[in-house]
Amino acid sequence: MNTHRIHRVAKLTGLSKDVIRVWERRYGLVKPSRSSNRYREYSDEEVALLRFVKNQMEQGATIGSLAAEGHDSLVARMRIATPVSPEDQKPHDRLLDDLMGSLDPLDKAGFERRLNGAVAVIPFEEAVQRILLPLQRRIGELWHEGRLSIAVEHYVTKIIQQKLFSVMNQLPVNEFGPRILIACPEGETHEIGAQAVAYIAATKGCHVYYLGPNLPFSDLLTFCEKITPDLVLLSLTEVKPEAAALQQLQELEQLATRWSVAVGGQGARAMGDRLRDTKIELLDDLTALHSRLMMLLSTHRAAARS
Ligand code: B12
Repeated sequence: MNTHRIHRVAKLTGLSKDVIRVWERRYGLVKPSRSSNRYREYSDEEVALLRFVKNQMEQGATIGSLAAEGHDSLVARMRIATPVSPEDQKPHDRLLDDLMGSLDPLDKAGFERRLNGAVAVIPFEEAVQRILLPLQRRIGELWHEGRLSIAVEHYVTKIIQQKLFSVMNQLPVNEFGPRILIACPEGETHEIGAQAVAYIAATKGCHVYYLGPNLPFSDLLTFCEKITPDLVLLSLTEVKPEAAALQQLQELEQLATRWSVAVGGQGARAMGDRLRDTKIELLDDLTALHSRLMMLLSTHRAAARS
C-alpha cells in the first residue's frame, strides 16, 4: 500500500491542501495516519475517498450531507461504486478459479479453507462484491450448463448465504431505524441479490425485515400492513415473459399505492420503460441503493427530530 503526503494528495485529487485539512478537522471525512515526524500520510484508499467526495459534490451532494453520512459509510459506498478494474480483480479471479477447482471432486476442507481465508483478510463489503457474488454467479452458471450437480450448487450457495447472514446478524438491530422490507416476489427464487441488499441496508442502520425468496403477493401486502415499512425493496432476477411481467407490474403498482416500493436486479432492469409512469422506483445497482438509503435515513432522522 502506498502512502502520500498532503501536497501530492492535492495534486492527485485537484483539491487544495486547505480543503483537505478542513475536511479532516471539521468533518472527519478522511483519517490520515501520521509519520514519525508528524506529517499527514494518506493511503491510496483515502486519496480515492477524497476523489469520491469531490465527485459526489460535483453531482450535487453537499459537504454537510456527506459528513453526516460518515467516513465508514462513504468508504463502503465508494468501494461499491468503484468498478473493479481487471487488474484489481485478477487475484480474486485466481481465487475463484481455485475455488471452482476444489468442487469437482469436492474437496470440502480445501474449499472452505480457501474461501474463509480470503474473506477474512479484506473488508467484508469488498468480499461480497469481489468474491461472494461472483462465486454465486459462477456456480450458478456451471449448474445451468449441466457441469455441476445441484447438490454441490446448494452446498456452495448455502455457504455464501451463511456468510452474509452471519455478518449481518452481528450488526446491532436498530429498532428505531427506518423499517425496510426486503424480499423476492412470488416466482422469484434467486435469492442472493436480495440478501446482499439486506446486508447493505443493515450496515446503514436500517431496521431490516428480510423475507427471502418466492413471497406470495397477498402475504407481502398483509405483512406490510403489520409492519408499515418505510420502504419495500424487491429483488427481481428473472426476466419474465410478457403476460407474467404485466401481472407482476400490476401487483407492484397496487403495493406502491400504499408504500414506497423500489425494485432492483436483472428482471427489474428489463421492466425499464414500463416503470417510468408508475410510482415504483428502479434502483439500477448497489450504488443507487446506497444513495436511496442515505436519502431515507436523512428524512427519517429529520422526522424523528421534529
Ligand atoms: C445463481 C443462479 C442460479 C442458482 C440460484 C441460487 C439461489 N438460491 O439464489 C440456481 C443454480 C439454483 C439457479 C436455478 C434456476 N435458475 Co438461475 N441463475 C443463476 C445465475 C447464474 C446468477 C443469478 C444470481 O444469483 N446472480 C447474483 C446476483 C448477485 O447478481 P445479479 O442478479 O446481477 O444482481 C446484482 C444486481 O442486480 C443487484 N440486485 C439484485 N437484486 C436487487 C434488488 C435491489 C432492490 C437492488 C437495489 C439491487 C439488486 O445485486 C447484485 C449486485 O451485483 C443466473 C445467470 C447470470 N449469470 O446472471 C441464472 C438465471 C437467473 N437463472 C435462470 C433460470 C431460468 C433458473 C431456473 C428457473 C432454471 C430451471 N429451469 O430450473 C432455476 C430456478 C431457480 C431456483 N432457485 O431453483 C435464468 C433466468 C432467465 C430469465 N428468464 O431471466 C438465468 C438468467 C440463466 C439463464 N441465462 O438462462 N439459478
